[in-house]
Amino acid sequence: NPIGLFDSGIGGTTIWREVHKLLPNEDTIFIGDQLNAPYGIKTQSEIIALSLKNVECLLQLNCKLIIIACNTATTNAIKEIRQQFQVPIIGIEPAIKPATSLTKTSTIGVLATKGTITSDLFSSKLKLYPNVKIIEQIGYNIVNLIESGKTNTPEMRALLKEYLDPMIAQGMDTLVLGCTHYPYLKPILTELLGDSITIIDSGKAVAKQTKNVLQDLDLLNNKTSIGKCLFYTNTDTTILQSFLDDGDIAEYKNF
Ligand code: DGN
Repeated sequence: NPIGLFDSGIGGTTIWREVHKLLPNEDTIFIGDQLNAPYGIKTQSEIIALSLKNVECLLQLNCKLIIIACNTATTNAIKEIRQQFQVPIIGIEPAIKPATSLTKTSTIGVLATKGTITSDLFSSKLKLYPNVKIIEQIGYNIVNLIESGKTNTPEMRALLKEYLDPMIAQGMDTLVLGCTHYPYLKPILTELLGDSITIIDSGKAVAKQTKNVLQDLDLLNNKTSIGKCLFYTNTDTTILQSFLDDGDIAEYKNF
């Protein structure tokens, strides 16, 4: 059976890529709820309802494990998802812990959606690191721009500069990308941040955890061929398609 992943848009494809790299023989199904994107500005109860709907869709497609490839959905809804469904659930959260061990200036930055930054789960994690200064920045409008095909544009660059300059001025030497859309911004981020600021995201850690959980539950696929990978969106397929690799195909599905 396939591994299922969902995001509120195309961002979760960054997680899919890491999972597919580590577990190439696994079948995967990615669903991007672009119709309801962005989740980042919705209320917690809206995020919970949409997340449950997405998991239901993946279970109907016989997924053996679900990856919530969205920080906003994880930090707001993972508890309810786990309560509702028996299948193993893996979430994604901003990689604060690795950042706190990497930083030399004891100052890290976190860029994430409003939904993630204002969640109880996220604020409880911050309290674990009283000796590190953690600068939180809500990435207003970043997901919108990415979802409308404006990832590598002067508009995006200007917006990111506005968010990052004050963080740099406060001595940040490590930036945590707390949203699965943001790895697509790495070219601009690297240009704005220079070599002295490290950028971290959680993709590889999620892939590793997925492998461990499947191993522990004896659910790993023992095929030797490359897994079949499906990509669904509930809107026009153009944007999702533009974020896929050669040979992968975005399809429409009503969910
Ligand atoms: N990709 C989602 C995340 O990781 O939080 C955010 C997308 C959104 O709906 N704002």
